[in-house]
Amino acid sequence: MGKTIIISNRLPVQLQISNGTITAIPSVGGLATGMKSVHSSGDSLWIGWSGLTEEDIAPELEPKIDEALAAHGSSKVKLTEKEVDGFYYGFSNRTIWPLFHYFLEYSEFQLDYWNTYKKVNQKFADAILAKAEDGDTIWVHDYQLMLVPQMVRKERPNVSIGFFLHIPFPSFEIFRTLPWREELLEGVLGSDLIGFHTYDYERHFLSSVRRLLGLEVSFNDISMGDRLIKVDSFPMGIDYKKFSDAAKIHYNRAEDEQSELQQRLNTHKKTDPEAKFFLSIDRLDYSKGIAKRLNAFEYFLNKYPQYKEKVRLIILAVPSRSNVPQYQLLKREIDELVGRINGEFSTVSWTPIWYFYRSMPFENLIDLYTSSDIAWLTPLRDGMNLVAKEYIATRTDKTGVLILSEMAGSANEMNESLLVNPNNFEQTADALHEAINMPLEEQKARNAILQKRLARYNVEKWANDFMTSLKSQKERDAANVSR
Ligand code: GDG
Repeated sequence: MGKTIIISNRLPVQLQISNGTITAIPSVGGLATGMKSVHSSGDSLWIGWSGLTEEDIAPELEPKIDEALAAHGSSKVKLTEKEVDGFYYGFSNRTIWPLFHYFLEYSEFQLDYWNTYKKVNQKFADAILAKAEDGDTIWVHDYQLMLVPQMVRKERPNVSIGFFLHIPFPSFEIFRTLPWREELLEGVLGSDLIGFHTYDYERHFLSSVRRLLGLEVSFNDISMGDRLIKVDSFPMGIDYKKFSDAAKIHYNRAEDEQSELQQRLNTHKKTDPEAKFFLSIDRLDYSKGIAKRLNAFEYFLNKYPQYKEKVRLIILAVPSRSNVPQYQLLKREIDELVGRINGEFSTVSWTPIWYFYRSMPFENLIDLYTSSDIAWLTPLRDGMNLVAKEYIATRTDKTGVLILSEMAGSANEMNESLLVNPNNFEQTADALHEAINMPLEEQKARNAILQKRLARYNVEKWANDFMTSLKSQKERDAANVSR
């Protein structure tokens, strides 16, 4: 059996350099966790960018960095600052990201971004080619690396290649506006298996393949020359046990062991048992609908004034891509909205919105999940939205209500939540009212079903299902060719 190569824009480790000493710290993100079973079993290698540009790394440190990464089964792709600008901040985050999230007006079609994207994708492909041998399995992740499968296929036809897109694939009418649409599709089609979070994204992709490339599509198979390519949906799960275990520890902590945040949240609950916490957690990204959510909160307070001084909206907005102008504008808009709404509604004893613009340690994230009566997650578009799943996993006593956007991929698997259209303030305000008044028995019944589903289809199962499907697809394709 050949080895497995995982490839993503960022490596699953973070490098720390201090006084000439290099430490590689494993990341705790969903992808890194989910891939653990794939990455740690047998012969495997993870290739990606370390997060440091070539300008950041003194040449004498290079061997030490490589050694530190190798200890974690990782190998780096070297990128210059200019390449990161054009490839990551440029084509990935100013062209593909807005377009695939239906923000057509934000999408920039610049030839130099595209050229850098191609060049950097080739660098990633070359890094794979330097290691890959016939019979190996390669799993390429996400929208930053859509050209890599074809680049590798061209040189190594006898490897298995899987590609997974973590963001939505848009409808044909949106995708067709991209000047380099055929090249992007052909890039992905170098794979044997192409995975999406939902059936809808899968259908959108197949429709674009049929209409733009004229390829034959039968159910979820694409015929390309003598190759058969499979397209399927694999909804990503979470590390369920990690979240439910952390929540159990949280609930059992003695007061003097609690974080300051947990203590403050508890104090508020004790002083007013009827008070409700609404929780909103996202990267600060226009696709997440934070500004709309704030407007909807204002609408709610006006429609249901009986909840003034009773409810609090906790917003955790995690800084993201802050050197892209749209993100800077959004930050300003959110700052202003929070200021205006708090200014309008606050009383001496009540501030309606608690706003945190930062990333919090995992323990505090758990404090927020476990202390919030209602999670209010209403992206305008979201590939999946793992926060919704994490919130449910932490509700070990099964109480709590999830208000979730229909536009999140996770809505497909979370029908027992209150699903809303984030653009419909009337419906959203009514959902908040319903959530506040939902009987405990009903909360528990809904969450019991959700928890069972999330515990079963966890992130490890997601990764294993993808790998199993890739293996059987390669066998099917080989049988097809020899026929
Ligand atoms: C992309 C797609 C898709 C958040 N704040 C903090 C923190 N987080 C963690 C959460 C969660 C993760 O970040 C966010 O995941 P999401 O899925 O919600 O969103 P994206 O970052 O946009 O991810 C998305 C995902 O890829 C996977 O395919 O679901 O649709 O856009 O795990 O817990 N973690 C810590 N502190 C924070 O302040 N420690």
